[in-house]
Amino acid sequence: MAIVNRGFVGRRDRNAERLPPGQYSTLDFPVLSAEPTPVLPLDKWRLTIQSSDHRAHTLDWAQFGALPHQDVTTDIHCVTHWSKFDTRWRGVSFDDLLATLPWAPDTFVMAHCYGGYTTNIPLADLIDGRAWLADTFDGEPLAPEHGGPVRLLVPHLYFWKSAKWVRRLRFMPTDAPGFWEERGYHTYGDPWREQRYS
Ligand SMILES: Nc1nc2c(c(=O)[nH]1)N[C@H]1C(S)=C(S)[C@@H](COP(=O)(O)O)O[C@H]1N2
Ligand SMILES: [Mo]
Repeated sequence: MAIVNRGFVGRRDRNAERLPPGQYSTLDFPVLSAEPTPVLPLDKWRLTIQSSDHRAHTLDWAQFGALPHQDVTTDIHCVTHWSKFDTRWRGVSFDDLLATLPWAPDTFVMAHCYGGYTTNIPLADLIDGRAWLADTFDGEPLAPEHGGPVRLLVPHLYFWKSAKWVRRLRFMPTDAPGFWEERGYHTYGDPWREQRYS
């Protein structure tokens, strides 16, 4: 008869509860990029936020750095089945970014990246402390291969929504597919409902 060590089972079960269906947990930090890592000198870097009627608000590196920054520890889940627990980031919350806008945001966002990658996210998933523009990982400036200088971090959706090298956040009145969404990935991408493909 098996002897069950309650303490061990308890710990394992707590981690199992953090793993969405079909995922395994890894300590590695795989790099997944559809394009080569772009070279982005900080003095050339810009982040533009664009309204659905084409008004634009652009921040340079100093202006981005002056926005309030938060520390975030979170689990991330890639559609290729790896999850990584307790990743440590620092960045500007989408809420704080929105507060700088001179106009009201629209219902959907298309993130456009240096290099051409795009991904679509409903505004509702970016607000209320659920999304950040991250410039730091594990206490270090975000490495270029992981999206530095700045990437989107939307940890409650599959990690393809966390656009690396983000350059433009374009508001839209209706949903539209981004790079992977056009190629068969789910338009929303909730790991807990296993919304991998459409
Ligand atoms: N610009 C850009 N952002 C991207 C991607 C990409 O190919 N290009 N890949 C996405 C996918 S599929 C994943 S899983 C994560 C991978 O991030 P990482 O390389 O830091 O692990 O970035 C997402 N953001
Ligand atoms: Mo991914």
